[in-house]
Amino acid sequence: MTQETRYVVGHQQPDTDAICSSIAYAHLKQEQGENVLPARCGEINPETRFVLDRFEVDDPDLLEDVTGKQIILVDHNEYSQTAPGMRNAEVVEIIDHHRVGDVETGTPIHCRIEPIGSTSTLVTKLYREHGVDIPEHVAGLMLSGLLSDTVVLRSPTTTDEDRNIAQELAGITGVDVEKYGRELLQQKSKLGEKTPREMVTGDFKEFEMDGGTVGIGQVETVTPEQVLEQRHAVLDAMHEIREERDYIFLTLLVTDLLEEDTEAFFVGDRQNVFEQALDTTVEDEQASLPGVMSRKKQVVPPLEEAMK
Ligand SMILES: [Mn+2]
Repeated sequence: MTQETRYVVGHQQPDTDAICSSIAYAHLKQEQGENVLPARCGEINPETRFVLDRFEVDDPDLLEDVTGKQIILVDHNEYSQTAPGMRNAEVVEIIDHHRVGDVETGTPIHCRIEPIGSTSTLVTKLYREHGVDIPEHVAGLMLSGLLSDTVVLRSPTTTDEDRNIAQELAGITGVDVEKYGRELLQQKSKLGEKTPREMVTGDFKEFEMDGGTVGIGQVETVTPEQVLEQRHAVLDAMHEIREERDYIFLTLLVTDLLEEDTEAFFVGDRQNVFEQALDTTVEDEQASLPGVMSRKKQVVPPLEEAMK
């Protein structure tokens, strides 16, 4: 009997780590003789497009709905961030580097979650643990996921393991970490033709907190002025989105990757809680967050704590 196809899927609005770790992990499983394919549940962003072209790798197939399918989750483990139909899919494995979320399974599964810089780092470790050689193009993909998520090893989420594995993957790929990393940052910053609404929702996550849902978007860029100059249009879009989705509040983190600082737009209620949690002051719906680069590590935990 042939094994049913399993799909490796990252989160919605996939970033480079989500796409690259799904391709890399599917390849590892295939090398182990399993019937596993990479997939995605959203459009490829410009940075990831650059990476796939660079290493000449095909796009993973788009899954519109995963109902009834066997799924390996990478780079997320929360229903609010996942593909449509996931509550009616069979999650058979989780590989992630985020907090433990709310995905439930009917039977025990393999689950690997570590507090490291990227899912790609974790997938690299799995290649090592299983003694499977990493092909050059897969090394390139995993290096890209790692450098994208850690902002070229600058984010506070970066660990020594990430630094070591980045060097190792760069060696296999034959690129220089800093030089290739800067190329990636340039791609990440290409806002191109994005509308203000797309700037807000491009990299966006919802969090269930005491009292309701909070929306947190992030733009990581080397040219933050491109967003800040359009503050009125961006704030209008944020008010619209908040009304449609009934958030307690909505914030957009505009993160300057070179200065390692963030300017946040804020709309909604509980402004005092936001200010207190992040030790800042909101003036005209905008606040400075010096030294803040990571939504996951520096923004979500204090907000959750303060909302209690
Ligand atoms: Mn990631």
